[in-house]
Amino acid sequence: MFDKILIANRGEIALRVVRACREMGIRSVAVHSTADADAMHVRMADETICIGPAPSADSYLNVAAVMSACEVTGAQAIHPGYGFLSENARFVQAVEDHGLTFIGPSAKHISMMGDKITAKETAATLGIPVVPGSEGGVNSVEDAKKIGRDFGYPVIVKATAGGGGRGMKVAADEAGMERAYQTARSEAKAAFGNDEVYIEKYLQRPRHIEIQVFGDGQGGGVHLGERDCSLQRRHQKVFEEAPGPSISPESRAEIGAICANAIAKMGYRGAGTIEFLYEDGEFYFIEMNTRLQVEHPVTEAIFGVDLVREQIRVAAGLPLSFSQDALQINGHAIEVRINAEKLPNFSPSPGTITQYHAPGGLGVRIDSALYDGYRIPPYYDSLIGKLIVHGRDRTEALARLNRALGELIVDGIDTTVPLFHALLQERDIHTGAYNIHWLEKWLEAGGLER
Ligand code: MV4
Repeated sequence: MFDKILIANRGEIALRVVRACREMGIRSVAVHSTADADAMHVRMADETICIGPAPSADSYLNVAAVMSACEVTGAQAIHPGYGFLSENARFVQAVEDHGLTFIGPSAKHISMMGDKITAKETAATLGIPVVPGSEGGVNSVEDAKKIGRDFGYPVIVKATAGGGGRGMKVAADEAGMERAYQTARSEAKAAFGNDEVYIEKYLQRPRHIEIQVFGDGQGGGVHLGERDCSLQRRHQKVFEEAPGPSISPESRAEIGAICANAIAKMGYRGAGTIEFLYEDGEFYFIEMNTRLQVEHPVTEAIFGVDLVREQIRVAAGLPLSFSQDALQINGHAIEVRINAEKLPNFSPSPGTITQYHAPGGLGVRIDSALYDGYRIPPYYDSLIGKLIVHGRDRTEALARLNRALGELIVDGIDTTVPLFHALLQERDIHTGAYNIHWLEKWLEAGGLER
């Protein structure tokens, strides 16, 4: 096992990794920008090192600075958290070339899944159901129109280098294809420096269901069920739950086994998420994320496992500490993302926290790097905390969410907390009757004002 791990991240996720390290008897090194000298992840780590000025490009995304910090502190492994360098294959290669361990999958698996066409081809080959669409890239409007006719409109044009919703355009009919195709191409070129696109049948009202998987890199693979992350605004998730309210034990077991097998066959190492659109009882693969995700705590809650500990173990060459049979679901968990944002427009709301009080009690977890007097810098993501509740069933989890939100105090800035109070007034949230468009429709219809 490692003696010392460097955490190439900040905020709540850096603190999350510090906690796992401490419980495992591993020393932690926090890196930080000049803007984060007073951050909680820095206070809680065993060692700290400044890696550059405030802008992420000069600090948390600076590969040379992170590598030097490893060299200086003598850390043997790097945990990337999520975002920043977590899915950067060139960074992973640099880490390995320096004889250090990246706590995550191989550079090969990261680049395979970073290219969305290769990801889809790989998934299909491994027996994962995929969205019907073009075989590989589409290089002309004529070909795009032919695919539209073959699969039937509406279709969606997506950037091969994309993901997370950037460089996507829907064509409702053949008349709309030229524009969708050209716009997707030019947006992809601008955003990713790669204008390759592919086309899929457009699913009109799916849920976003993602399967948590874990591989040991040596032919072992398990799944830890699904999360329903359909409640999103502009591709930013706000509310996530496990298990998914629409997924039966039988379909969980079926899609889970397919995913676990795929991970085993690939020789995948570490945590991963296989993303699906789910409509009319069918799963359609869209992408795979090769990192720990923000919403991993809902899975931890219902399975009673520490996913970061597991990531560290398999990175050190140890076997998975649980078998598929040992993984049993206990109850229901919900996470809400507390962002420093002002409603109704979700505009950034950095500033100083004048009063902070975290809720507690049975079934309540807060992952946050907040403290009284903390000054939220304006340079980074607006996520300042996650409230995760766990109950014996969904009804109890929702009641607990309502109770915990009532105890939470975050003063001095605006947050997304009022959004969750409003959502808890909605019948559809209580019945679980929502899809990927529910939140935006509800916001447009004045949901926040009621
Ligand atoms: C789709 C889709 C409908 N049909 N693909 C958006 C982000 C990226 N991960 C994939 N996305 C979508 N792909 C097909 N064939 C609808 C979306 C989509 C979406 C997906 C998940 C969660 C929220 C979403 C919001 C709008 C569109």
